[in-house]
Amino acid sequence: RSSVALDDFYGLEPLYTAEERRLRDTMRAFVAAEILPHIGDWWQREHFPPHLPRALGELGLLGVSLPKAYGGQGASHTAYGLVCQALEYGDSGLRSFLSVQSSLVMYPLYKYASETLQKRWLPPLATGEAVGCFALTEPHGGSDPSRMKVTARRVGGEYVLSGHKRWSTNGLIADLAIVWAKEEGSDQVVGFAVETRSEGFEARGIPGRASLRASVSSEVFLHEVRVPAENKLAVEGLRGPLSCLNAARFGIAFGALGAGYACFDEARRYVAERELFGESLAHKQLVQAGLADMLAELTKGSLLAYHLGRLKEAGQDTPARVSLAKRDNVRAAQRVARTARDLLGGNGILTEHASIRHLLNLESVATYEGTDAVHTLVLGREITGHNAF
Ligand code: TGC
Repeated sequence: RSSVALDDFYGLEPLYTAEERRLRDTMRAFVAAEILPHIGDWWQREHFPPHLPRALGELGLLGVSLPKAYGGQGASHTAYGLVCQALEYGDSGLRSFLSVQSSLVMYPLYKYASETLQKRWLPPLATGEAVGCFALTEPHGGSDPSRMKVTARRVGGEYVLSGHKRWSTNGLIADLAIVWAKEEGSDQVVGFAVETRSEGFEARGIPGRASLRASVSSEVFLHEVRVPAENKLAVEGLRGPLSCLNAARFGIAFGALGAGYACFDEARRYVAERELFGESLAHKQLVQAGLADMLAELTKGSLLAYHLGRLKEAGQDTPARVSLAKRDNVRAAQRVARTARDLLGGNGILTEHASIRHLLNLESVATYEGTDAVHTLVLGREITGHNAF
């Protein structure tokens, strides 16, 4: 057997900086000790571990790519991606918490909020003492946020927010919500930092999910919530929320591979031990074909993610480039998880094994932050110049 590491088949390791490796390894050690022994049970019970935000904050793993003065580590975008991947090795729902906190809450505060808001919120969000959520999608659908119905009406020195948002990760446990609304009068999309203890702010869980069960998926009701005008973010139009989604999608392009690698590792262990027709499954040609496909998917996805990271650090992460990586790396992870589930046979449907959990989680990962279809059409528009949404 070759001595080449199967989790780094094309030798990317020397291309990462010492800091990128340090942050990734910190997350890997945390996931091995604190997540893997419990996640099957948490997922079954629809339980999000309440200590997770502070634990990750103490390790300096929230908002890592933001400058140090803004609560981050001043680390590279690649470091952020690797942190997402290491956490998603544990569970996509837990990685969703980190994506929302880092890319959808800390990032817009860093990019678009007043200094006062930044000073108030970025430090506790970085330590995990505060949790944030992002309220963009509405019950009528998520793919066309330009048709959102939530409104923001200016009344003196305040805005009054009204309407209903859905699929906000962390909503029920959040202290701060980044809420996107249409401003009455201008009809522009605008964003607000909204304290969730504000009168009229209500969050509810979304029970009955067969996916991301360890994540706090929520609905958000805005019953005439009054927000100081200073809490309005300094960005207008869809560019605001889409720039945040772009940052989160980047993390998912890395993150989904973590779920894939977890399934690959599980399948390799299983086929080495499980016997069929008098020998281990690892001897079987079809099993080896499945493993070869998994290795190829993960290796290609890792190369894509690595290069996207370096493009982002050079300021060349166009939305279409991010769309390609988000779409194709999630597809890769889905194929890997499905193959792993299959190789585990009947046992593969048990949640004591990770593959079925990852497979079901990835159904959401393929849908949120831009569906597979939306990213396909972003690429179609890039190729043809025609908008086919
Ligand atoms: P268009 O009207 O042409 O452009 C609007 C403005 O946005 C800019 N832009 C982007 N900026 C940054 N990143 C991107 N990916 C961007 N895409 C577009 C664009 O340059 C323009 O700027 P400006 O300054 O010229 O006004 O809009 P479009 O035609 O490009 O977009 C259409 C479409 C369908 C691609 C877009 O609406 C889209 O991406 N839709 C999917 C939205 C989505 O991902 N929704 C699900 C979010 S996940 C969720 O809600 C749960 S929240 C997370 C959680 O809590 O788990």
